[in-house]
Amino acid sequence: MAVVLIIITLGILLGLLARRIRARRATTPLTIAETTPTFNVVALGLQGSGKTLLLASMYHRLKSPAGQCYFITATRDDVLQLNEWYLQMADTAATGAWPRGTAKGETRHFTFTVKTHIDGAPHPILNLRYLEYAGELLTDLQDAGSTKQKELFAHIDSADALIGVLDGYRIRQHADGHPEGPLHLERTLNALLPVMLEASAPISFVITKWDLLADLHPDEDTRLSIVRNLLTSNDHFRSLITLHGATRVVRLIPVSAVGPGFATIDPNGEIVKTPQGAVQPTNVDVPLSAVVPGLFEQIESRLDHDSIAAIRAEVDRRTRQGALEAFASLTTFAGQLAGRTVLALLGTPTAAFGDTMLGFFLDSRMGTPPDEDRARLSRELNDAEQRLENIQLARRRVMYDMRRKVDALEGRLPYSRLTEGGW
Ligand SMILES: Nc1nc2c(ncn2[C@@H]2O[C@H](COP(=O)(O)OP(=O)(O)OP(=O)(O)O)[C@@H](O)[C@H]2O)c(=O)[nH]1
Ligand SMILES: [Mg+2]
Repeated sequence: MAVVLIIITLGILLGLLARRIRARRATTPLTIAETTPTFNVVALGLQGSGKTLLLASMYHRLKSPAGQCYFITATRDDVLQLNEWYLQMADTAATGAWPRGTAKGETRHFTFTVKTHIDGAPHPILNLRYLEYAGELLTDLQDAGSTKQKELFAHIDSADALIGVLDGYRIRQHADGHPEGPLHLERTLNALLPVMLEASAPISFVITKWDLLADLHPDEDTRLSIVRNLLTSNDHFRSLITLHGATRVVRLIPVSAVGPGFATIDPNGEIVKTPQGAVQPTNVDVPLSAVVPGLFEQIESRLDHDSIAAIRAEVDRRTRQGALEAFASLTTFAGQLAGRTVLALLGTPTAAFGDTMLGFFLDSRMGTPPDEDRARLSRELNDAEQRLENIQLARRRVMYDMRRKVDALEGRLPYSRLTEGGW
């Protein structure tokens, strides 16, 4: 009689417990913990080669999803700085001055988040850490006691992608037969080659200030071939391209932060803005488009795997935590022995002791429909899977858009492909 009474009491308590478990489950829908990968990108270029203006112009070009399905964001302070550079660059009215060169103490990272819309809401796809530094740190002897150069090279060593910046103005001098031209190219290669030869990260090259080379030849691809011949006539450059080209495509991307007709070279050899010139950046978004899909490809399957593992872990965590809580409650109510006795009497296999299982089991014993929880869990799993699928699709859309830009450039300028990537 006493045993029957205990069973009935425990039955009621277990019923309450089941309701509690169900209520908790209902308030914590299944979520996926996502990882947004971060890639470190370093543009390697000498003092005055055009790194900062390229960065400002690239941000300006990509800050809204105009012309592609993605856009980039940065912290408020970084946005203010990037806008200031851009506006000073574009300003032909006031003094006509360009933003000043980066000082040695101003090394910093700009972290951009590439986002796209999923179901109408912006969603992060990846982060890009872009190093901004003074070009003179690459070439000048370090001041005694300074660690800035060491820090710069540590950043370069940990880069996921390297972009070699070749100064279009100096290439122009080279093409014009000015002795400064070849000398500067030698100086550039002296700085870039040792780093790039050792790098396992993918490399690409940009020619900045492409607008200054406009009258080299009326046909743009011929113009690019002239520059390319000039570069590949250097044995060291050729060997670097052969080395990296064995495994990947190496590109030579002409860019202009300001666009055609905005600036000219005056008789003193200074780059000056033309009055009423309007900024129309050229190809400034292509260098990142050329490096990111390759980097993403390497980690994509791991990301998908991580997301699926995260769903499994979440289901697991919920069922296991539920089981523990349920067991703790059970023993508090009735004492471990009595709890076990009841479960044994009711014929529950203790191995199947999970939140969901216990919930189903108790529900069925209490006469409530056992399918309710199963249906909820399966609904939540479906939702999570659907979301995962949407994220995968969104990522692919972004990568497709980036590749499309590079393909369009290659279609227009076949000489931009320095290697085939397989030899
Ligand atoms: N015509 C033209 N001139 C440019 C362009 N980009 C940069 N310049 C010129 O090159 C100068 C140097 O550009 P920056 O972007 O400051 O160069 P940097 O590589 O950041 O130089 P450091 O900060 O000293 O390492 C500018 O002040 C402009 O005069 C461009 O796309 N076209
Ligand atoms: Mg700079």
